Amino acid sequence: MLPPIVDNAREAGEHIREYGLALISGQVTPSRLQLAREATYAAAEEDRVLKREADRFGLDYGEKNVRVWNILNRAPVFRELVALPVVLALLDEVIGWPALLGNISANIAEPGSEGGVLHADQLFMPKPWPADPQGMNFAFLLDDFTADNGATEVVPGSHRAADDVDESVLAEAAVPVIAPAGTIMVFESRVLHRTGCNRSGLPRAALFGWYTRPIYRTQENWFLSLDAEVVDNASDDLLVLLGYRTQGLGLVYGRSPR
Ligand SMILES: O=C(O)CCC(=O)C(=O)O
Repeated sequence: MLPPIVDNAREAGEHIREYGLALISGQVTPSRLQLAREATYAAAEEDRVLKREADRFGLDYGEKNVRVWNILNRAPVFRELVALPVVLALLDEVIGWPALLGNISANIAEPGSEGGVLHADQLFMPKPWPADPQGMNFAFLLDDFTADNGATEVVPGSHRAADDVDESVLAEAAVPVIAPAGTIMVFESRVLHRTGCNRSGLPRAALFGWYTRPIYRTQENWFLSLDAEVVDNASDDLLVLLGYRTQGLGLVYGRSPR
């Protein structure tokens, strides 16, 4: 069963503990949603025109799952979304602060998309896994997620599954997250999930922001891929999330780079 949609970090934190995930409304303003949606589809089109091809992402089936990488460079609204107060509050509660933003990319499931592979995001970790989650995924829904447009499917409660569980059995409990655009779907890194199949006639877009405890390597190499202007104008919290403001690890001559 999915948790009900809530509008605050306190209840969302309780749902993450119980279900492994939470659905949050009212935190992305309509203007930010519109900006982010337009910028995402524009970036996908730019990548297509420039033939900016990434390696195929191993967790997606087929060509109709379009990933838009390095989304932080594309428009200021993305830098705002990744450091929303509700995001920072839940990071602090679930994986602790400071945390790192490992990546934020968009995934557009186009009509005919065959979905993705069921997985947990901390799959890079050998088992047995530690008792607590090592990361969190914040998905910002840019389109309504419906029963037939490729809504992300999740297995509620799978964060508590035993290390040696048969995932094909758990897969039978996968449910689509049906929720309106503007919802934030946040799940901790042990929750099994996958992109659904898009049998509708319209694309379905969402941003997936992957955050980890600060001891893990980021998926995107921010130091090589971010435009200087993004770093120069980053808020203090964003500098921490990107590893430019740091303690103990990632230093330059023994000091935090910024
Ligand atoms: O596109 C989706 O619905 C899910 C994407 C996903 O599984 C991921 O980025 O880890």
